[in-house]
Amino acid sequence: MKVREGSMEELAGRRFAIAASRFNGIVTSKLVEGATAAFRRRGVDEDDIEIAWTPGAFELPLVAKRLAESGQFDAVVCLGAVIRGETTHFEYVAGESARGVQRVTLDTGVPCIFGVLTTETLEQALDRSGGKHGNKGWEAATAAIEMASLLDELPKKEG
Ligand code: INI
Repeated sequence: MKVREGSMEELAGRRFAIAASRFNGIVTSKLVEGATAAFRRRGVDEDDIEIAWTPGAFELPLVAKRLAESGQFDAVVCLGAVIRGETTHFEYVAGESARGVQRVTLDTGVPCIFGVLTTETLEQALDRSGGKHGNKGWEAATAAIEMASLLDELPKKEG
């Protein structure tokens, strides 16, 4: 039996992009800190990380698409915070953001990681962006590293 899995090692030369939403910036700035800290901890060079800021989580898929299609990045980390308490169109923003990011992943073949918090309250979002429940940005960057490596291990498309 052959088992294929991503490695968290050998990151030299890997390049990562972060698409981050400015909406709820008190939360998303912490997610970005978590993501960049995780990349740094794993040995990714500062020059090999790029960040693009969007107005909101709804805009993340388009920016992720452009970054993915550039061919310059092994993975794109999408970071945002959609908080129900602050919007009646929570479902639309959160749902379309998730759907769009997944679509970009499948359309481009570049892993786009969904690091968007969807919470009821600001407190819950803060708990997950460096508070008592960890940092989703860190987790998203870790997933990006693993997926970039795993894709190299998988069979290539035929033809
Ligand atoms: N965008 C977010 O990232 N989080 C939110 O909680 C949010 N709320 O509350 O509305 C939000 N809205 C903006 C949205 O992402 C778009 O930027 C906007 O609709 C323009 O397309």
